[in-house]
Amino acid sequence: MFETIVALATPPMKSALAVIRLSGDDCFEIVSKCFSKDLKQIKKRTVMVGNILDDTHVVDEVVLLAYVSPKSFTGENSVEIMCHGSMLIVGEIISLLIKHGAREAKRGEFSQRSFLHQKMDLVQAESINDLINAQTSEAKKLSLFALEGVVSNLIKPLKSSLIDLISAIEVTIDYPEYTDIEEVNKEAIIQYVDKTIPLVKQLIEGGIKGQIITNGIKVAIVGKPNVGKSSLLNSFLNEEKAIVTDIAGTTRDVVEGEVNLNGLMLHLMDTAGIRESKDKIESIGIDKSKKSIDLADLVIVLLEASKLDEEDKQILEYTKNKKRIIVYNKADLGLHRKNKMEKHISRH
Ligand SMILES: Nc1nc2c(ncn2[C@@H]2O[C@H](COP(=O)(O)OP(=O)(O)OP(=O)(O)O)[C@@H](O)[C@H]2O)c(=O)[nH]1
Ligand SMILES: [Mg+2]
Repeated sequence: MFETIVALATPPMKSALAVIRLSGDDCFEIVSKCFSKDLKQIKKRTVMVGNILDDTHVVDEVVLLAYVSPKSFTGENSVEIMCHGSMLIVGEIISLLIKHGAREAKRGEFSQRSFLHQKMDLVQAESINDLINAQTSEAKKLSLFALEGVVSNLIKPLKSSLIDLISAIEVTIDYPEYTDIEEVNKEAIIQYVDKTIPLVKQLIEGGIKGQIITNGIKVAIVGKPNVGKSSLLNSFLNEEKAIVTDIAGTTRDVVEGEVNLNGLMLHLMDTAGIRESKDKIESIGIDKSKKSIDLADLVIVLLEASKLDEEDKQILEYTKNKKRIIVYNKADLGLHRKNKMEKHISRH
């Protein structure tokens, strides 16, 4: 028995229309108690126009879509009510449905029902969240692939052949007296495992690449004060997001911005210039810069092209184990010691 759950499917804000979803065994009975038409005899997917009623009082005129189990997202009887997008109306309709026996859905419960009724597997359930949160067309494409079952179809044959192998090993160990079962020997197992490991590795690598496309990458812009970090952030974002001055120590807090680089989302963090400082606020900012480096998937280390000093060397040392791009800035002020700098950097 699956209780009927109800939730607003669209954002909780004023809009032209809002969609309220219900799913569960008593879904049609509950809606019929407050709708001007009877849903109980519905045999197939139906669209209706009618009124939501609180006794005789009309709450709203709505369009209603009724899905008959199993042909619905959750696999259960489900209803989508398209009402006018006033939060007052939405609140009244949801309260009415709860009064008549529905209960408020928990986060992700519609997808959970869909999983429980085997309408989709866990990979597909996760991909719904990715699809909703996708910020680039590449991320959207990838989530749609997963939702369509492309990823699951890669995993399923591997999983089932591994289960077959484990079963065969267990039968061979537990019931050695069975003669009608093909015995698995060590060589066969090793051969199978050797064949499978590259496939699993390939899947994991694909998964990591997929994560990068889905979530984007965190990029910390670091360097000593006044080297041009905030200028670089602003130029990436094409807006004056961070304050730029010629005073060393301008940026105190981490300034964040996002940019879509050919389908890859970069989460940029402009940080406080790193140096020894007695200033309390600046020191906190510098600690935050170091935390940003630790958090980042990629670090852009900015150096002044004309000179390399002790502060730069310390930053190079601090970032030596991170994936990093070293950028020479202020090239217009001179590049004459670039070769010397490269020699030094190659030692880090
Ligand atoms: N000549 C020259 N000046 C630059 C360049 N890039 C930035 N600047 C100047 O350098 C100064 C410092 O720039 P910011 O972007 O504020 O430097 P920052 O690294 O964020 O500095 P802090 O926040 O203090 O750590 C400003 O006056 C910029 O206009 C460049 O390529 N060439
Ligand atoms: Mg700055």
